[in-house]
Amino acid sequence: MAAPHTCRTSVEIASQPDTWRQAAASADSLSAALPRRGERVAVVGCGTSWFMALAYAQLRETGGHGETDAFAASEFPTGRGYDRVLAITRSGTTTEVLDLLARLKGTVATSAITADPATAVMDLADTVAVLDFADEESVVQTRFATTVLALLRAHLEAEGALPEGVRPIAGAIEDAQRAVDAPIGDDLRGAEQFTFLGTGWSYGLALEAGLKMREAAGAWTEAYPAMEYRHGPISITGPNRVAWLFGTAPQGLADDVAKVGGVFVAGSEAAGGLDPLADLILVQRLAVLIAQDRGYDPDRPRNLTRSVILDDGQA
Ligand code: F1P
Repeated sequence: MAAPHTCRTSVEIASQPDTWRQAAASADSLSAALPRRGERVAVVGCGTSWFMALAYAQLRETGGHGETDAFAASEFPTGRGYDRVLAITRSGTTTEVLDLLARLKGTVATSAITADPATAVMDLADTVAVLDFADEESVVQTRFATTVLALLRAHLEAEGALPEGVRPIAGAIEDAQRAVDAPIGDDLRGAEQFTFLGTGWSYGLALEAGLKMREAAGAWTEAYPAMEYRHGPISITGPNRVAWLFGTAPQGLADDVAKVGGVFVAGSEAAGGLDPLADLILVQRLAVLIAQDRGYDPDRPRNLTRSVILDDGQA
């Protein structure tokens, strides 16, 4: 039986199979706001939304849908030629995202994906996909972020191609339920440090996993492309420290982690083999548990607000 929810964040985490299902079912009706096959696209966002942008950019380009870059909204390289700029913003109020969309208005097609249709992003982007059913009370993003990726995956699938090895969204939704229900070991809960690793699109997920654990639990986390792990980051791993891999592990990596005494976790092997997006749910749940173990309230993360709204002169 699933554990009872102890905070709003865990209720939202557990709802992901449903919100992914709803997003997949909306892919067709929301397609006007989503990149078309062949377009050269830049995807932008801040924080979690930036990491979802990174994951999607890899999925889209390796799936053969067109060149796709991802940038933190504040780092968008003006002057590049794109057919479309897609902004991801749960709140619809993040200053750097809105400023960029205002600057780009009339120069390139712009789209946005948001949770809140009562915000400025609705006017600043040319077309908007609203995922209000995935909005969150929680400051820390969980289900909105993954639901955006579920929507974008379903859209790529409907347009004809997913990269090799990426499962259809229906399989990911099944895995999401398994990730919601899977037990989480005490060795993970008590670990001192976490290094998250990914390849291709799952590198964006690794970055998000690291951010989630920092935001919700104040945990010491790092994130790298999996093949970069041996180029320095492995020096941090040791007993009671975790190296967590999203997707397929590079050959020999598990042995390398074992050699330095670390704990190796491969979501693709956990709970019978999880889709990397569902593996992220395990990390979200772990972040809540660690936060509570440390006496933090996951619903009220330290130093964070739902959205960063800067004063004139700060941006
Ligand atoms: C993006 C974001 C969050 C972060 C923090 C501030 O918001 O950077 O990812 O956790 O709470 O806002 P949004 O543009 O997606 O609303």
